[in-house]
Amino acid sequence: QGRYNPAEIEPKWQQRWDADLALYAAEGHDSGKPKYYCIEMLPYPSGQLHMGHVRNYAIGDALARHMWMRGYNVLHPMGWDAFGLPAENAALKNNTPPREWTLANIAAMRKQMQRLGLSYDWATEVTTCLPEYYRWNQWFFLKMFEAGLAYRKKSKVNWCPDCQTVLANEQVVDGRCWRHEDTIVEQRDLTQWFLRITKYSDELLDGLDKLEGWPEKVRTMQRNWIGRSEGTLVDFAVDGEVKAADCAKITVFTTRVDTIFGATSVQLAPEHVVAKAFAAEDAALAGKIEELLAQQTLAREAGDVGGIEKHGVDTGRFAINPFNGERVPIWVANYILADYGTGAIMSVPAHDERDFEFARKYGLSIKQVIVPKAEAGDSELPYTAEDDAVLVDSGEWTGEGCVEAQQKMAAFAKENGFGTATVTYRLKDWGVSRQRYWGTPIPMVYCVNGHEGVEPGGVVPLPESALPVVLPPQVDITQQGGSPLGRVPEFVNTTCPVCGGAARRETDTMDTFVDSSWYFYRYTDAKNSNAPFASEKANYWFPIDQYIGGVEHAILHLIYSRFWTKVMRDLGLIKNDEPAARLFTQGMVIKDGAKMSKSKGNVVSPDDMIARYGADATRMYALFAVPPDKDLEWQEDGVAGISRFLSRVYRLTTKYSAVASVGGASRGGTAVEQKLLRKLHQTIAKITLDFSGRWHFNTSIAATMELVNEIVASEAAIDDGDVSPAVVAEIFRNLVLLLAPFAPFFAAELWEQIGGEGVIFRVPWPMADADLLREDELEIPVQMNGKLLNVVKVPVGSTEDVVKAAALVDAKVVARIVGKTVVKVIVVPGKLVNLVVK
Ligand code: ANZ
Ligand code: ZN
Repeated sequence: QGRYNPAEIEPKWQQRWDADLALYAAEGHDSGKPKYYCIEMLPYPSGQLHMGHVRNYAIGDALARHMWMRGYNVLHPMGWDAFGLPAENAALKNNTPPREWTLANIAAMRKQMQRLGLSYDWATEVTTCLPEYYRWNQWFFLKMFEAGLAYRKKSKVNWCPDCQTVLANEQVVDGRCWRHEDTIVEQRDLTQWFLRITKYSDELLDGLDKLEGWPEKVRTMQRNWIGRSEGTLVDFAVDGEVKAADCAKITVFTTRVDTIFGATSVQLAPEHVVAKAFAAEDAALAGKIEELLAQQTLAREAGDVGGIEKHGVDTGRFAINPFNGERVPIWVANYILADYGTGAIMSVPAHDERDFEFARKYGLSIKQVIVPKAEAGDSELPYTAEDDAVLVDSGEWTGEGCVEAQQKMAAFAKENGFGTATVTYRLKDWGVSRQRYWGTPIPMVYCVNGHEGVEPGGVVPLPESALPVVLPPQVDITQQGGSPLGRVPEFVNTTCPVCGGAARRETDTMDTFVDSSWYFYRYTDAKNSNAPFASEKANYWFPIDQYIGGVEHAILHLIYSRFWTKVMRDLGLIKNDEPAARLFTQGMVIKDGAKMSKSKGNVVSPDDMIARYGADATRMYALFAVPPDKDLEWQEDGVAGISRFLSRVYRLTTKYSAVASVGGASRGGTAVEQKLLRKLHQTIAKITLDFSGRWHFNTSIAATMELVNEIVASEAAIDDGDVSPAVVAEIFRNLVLLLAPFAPFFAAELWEQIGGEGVIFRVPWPMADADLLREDELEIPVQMNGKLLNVVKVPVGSTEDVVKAAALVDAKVVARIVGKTVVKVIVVPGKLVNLVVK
């Protein structure tokens, strides 16, 4: 009889697994087995796994092992999202080049993963910061440029004057730089590269309806992010003369053209061309608009128009409502987004909350034009309903219902040449230029003197043969100011691939979300040096059967990778429209009620847990404590509890290992045997079900604990010879198989000890025997007037009278009906007893 010692077992098996490259290798697409592609989101190589990773990977690993045991050809890969700013920060802090820092971290984390016993096929490992990988980012960029999907334009960006670089929105914290708490982030106009994701807006939106294997909350977040909105464009002529071009009219975007007779002003974003034109003619106004621009720019950019204090300036100018010829004042206001719709609105205070608030603050007039259909005229303002509401004081549309009026009025605007129905999206093209070192170089040059068709300084794409454009290894990133690559003359100065004259390379690098947009395709053919991957391999493995990761990636990563998939499909590389058929977002790991973080000092290190309790207990606890979609409060007691459970199983299994390995043919008929077998097969059925649904592994593990309790309760009987060797063998063999997805080292060790043949993770998953599942007692709920009183047990197949009697003698039931009259007893055979009581 052995004592469970994970410190001995785990390294022993790890060594064997590390040496056996075929163990977790996926088979080719000609394997003949059904395929299963299971991926956990790849980590950023920060240097250390945290508990959130452990949980994420434990879920995927259990699933992958289960599917292997179910006979699938499984691809279960891992990689590294290895570009990004932290490597540059670490380089500044520790004086280590980003590449060295990153590769050392990857080595350390790969070791941790192996120590955890995760079943990755390391032959397919993908590291995004290596030229073997990022050259394909460049290749895709060229393909997109050719297809008109990559283009340059001037745009507004967050700029930190201390870092001298563009910041992503997530790197702006309360309007300040994440690295310089005292530095206010500025908005700058920079020429940037964009990817035309908006070409796919409708497809990205409509596709969500079909992604039934994705959590509804993720689909909702993506729908809101895409933000499709049907409305009308209406031109308001500017009254009087404006010198600047394109300023004779203001086009507004409205979803409620039916309220247009209630428009009492036109509101412009401070960046709007007409606002700029008025400012050019009026210095005082220019100053006020400047102030608006400085205020809360970021809050507006982030789309948070509801929360901020609204400010505005009257321009003193007027616009003409084309529906009724009314002159309304033109204002400039901070709650109008420059890059949504047309950056201009008609303000209808009577029917829009924001306009109402603004009108009250500045004393603008409020004119009601919509009333409830039922009791016309009696509604509180702002009155925002459109269903069951009708127009008043709206010329020829008076009396129409809102929804019909919207269509008719849009058509009227179109006929008369001052508007049209339209669709607007919140989704913007994806700005991918970063003024950073540690990213993929953009494969474009600027021909200094120009050549035919290209003006001096014009863009020239590199030919495919020039790829990869390798990131120079030695770059001084300590200096501030613009893109670090711009300070490396050997990199910058090159020749034009078309005319051979002098050219300068693009010195910005790509957003790291590019790397993660298609990495999972590369896993299917990670060593390919002629193409990003072979189509037939990707077509075999895709779509991903199960993608598992944090909900923080619900929007950006998952929208960008859906976009990339559609682009690759249109390039003819793949056949699938969506990358992942099913998505699972696991909950966070928290400690003392808060997300684990260094600043809170509540980090539990996986290494510590492994040293104390072993990898199996650590992983199993991560699965056991709560369902995987819920937040997990880390409690060391719980890990210790799992470790005790494993010790118990270890003691029992090794105690009976000799019997278990011999086994025997006959299944006994003694009562203990029946009881044990029933419990075993119920457990098999339960866990199998948990694996095919929402993976409530917490209940799977609880079920194995119950099974083990039953074994312990029968220990004396087994020792007395009341359980045949065949049954002992069946129990332990299956118990070990059931634990294999959750505690792989442990299961492999015990499998060997009970004489199991071959690699346990390839042994067919146990099947529940339906005959053995059946209970000989049934639990019947007893109700009084439909309310549950108690549950009573009766033998299976009991007659109606027996069930009725059992219900009426039950102590709890008796206590509740005493002194009352039982008018009727209804028995639904095998299901329920209901007492009708007066
Ligand atoms: C007049 C109106 C009357 C509006 C009314 C609403 C209700 P969604 O649904 O989000 O697309 N809007 C348009 N462009 C804007 C911008 N750049 N910044 C801020 N607000 C803008 O919202 C469309 C509505 O938001 C538009 O319809 C417009 O206000 C406002 F009773 O026009 B509405
Ligand atoms: Zn040239």
